Amino acid sequence: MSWRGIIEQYRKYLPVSAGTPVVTLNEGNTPLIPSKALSAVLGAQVFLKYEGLNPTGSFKDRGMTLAVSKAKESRARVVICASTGNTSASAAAYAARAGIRCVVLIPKGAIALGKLSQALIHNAQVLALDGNFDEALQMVREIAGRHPVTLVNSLNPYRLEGQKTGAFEVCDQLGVRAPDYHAIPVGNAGNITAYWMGYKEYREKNIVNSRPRMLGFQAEGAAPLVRKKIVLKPKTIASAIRIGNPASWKKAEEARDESEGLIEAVTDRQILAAYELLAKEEGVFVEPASAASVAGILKLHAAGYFKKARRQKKKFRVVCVLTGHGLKDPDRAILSVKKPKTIPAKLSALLEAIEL
Ligand code: AN7
Repeated sequence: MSWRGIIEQYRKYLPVSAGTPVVTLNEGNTPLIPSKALSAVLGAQVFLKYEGLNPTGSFKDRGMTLAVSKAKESRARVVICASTGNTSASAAAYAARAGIRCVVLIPKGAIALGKLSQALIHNAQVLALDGNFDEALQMVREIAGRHPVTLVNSLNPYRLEGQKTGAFEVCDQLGVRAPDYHAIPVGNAGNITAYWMGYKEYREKNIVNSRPRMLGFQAEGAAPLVRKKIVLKPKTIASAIRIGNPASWKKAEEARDESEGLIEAVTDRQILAAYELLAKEEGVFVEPASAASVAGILKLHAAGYFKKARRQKKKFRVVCVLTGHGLKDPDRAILSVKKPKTIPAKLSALLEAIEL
């Protein structure tokens, strides 16, 4: 049977009933791609969970299908979110499908072009805030606490419930077993929390017999979990994770500690190197924030972190979540490469240019 989205696929693990109206774009079922280059470097089996292939181009769709379905079930008329871009794109699309009004608050000039175009074309009311994401989130939280609007940021528990299906899928795709390590970018810290929920649930229900260590990566200039304090002016080229005061701060620390993993920072330079490596050597185009997971495992490898794992188990398994598609941020791709050269319409010019 064809794939019908994460709610139908994992219904028995989710807080839905027969009466819940399922608002879906058939999200989930994203490929788990073996990475030749990274496997060779680490001496492991490295897989890329390409979440950029979700309907709106990011992992947010897993959470949004459930959050918007539950909003519809409770007859909500308006959903609202603050966003560094992907949440707004996903909320706008699922709200459009549900026939619910959508309001999004974004930091002015700080979200990638593709994401802005999505929120706008799906007819959300888009408001640009003269402030950063953390301020925007604070404002929508206050509004949602006092007015009849449903918050669809990851503070909404249905978002995390939906996103935990990412962990189920990884295990199912690995032949019903958990990886040894799970690498993931961390911004507002909802996704690391959700994946850990999913891995724990599959273990508790005895579907798998182990759990991975969670390896979270923040951008150096936006790394409150690493610095152990709020970053007032977060800075990084990875605009999706330009967040200084993550909503799921405590839960991310729990995921790190319970799994005996870590949360570290990677520099923008390391992020861009991983971004280009994925595009040039693997044929996988992601947005910069997503490359943080790959930058992170390369950094850990260079520091000898995986040595023990390699001794204990010849081919340990590492999964890197690639959270968003590269087309979300075309400006960054163009900045990273040489512009195409213009040639006259003559065969000789073409032959000369390609040096055959
Ligand atoms: C591509 O859209 O916060 O740690 O408002 O878009 O769960 O926040 C996006 C976050 C990683 C971080 N990769 O996930 C938003 C937003 C991409 C993202 C993250 C985001 P969380």
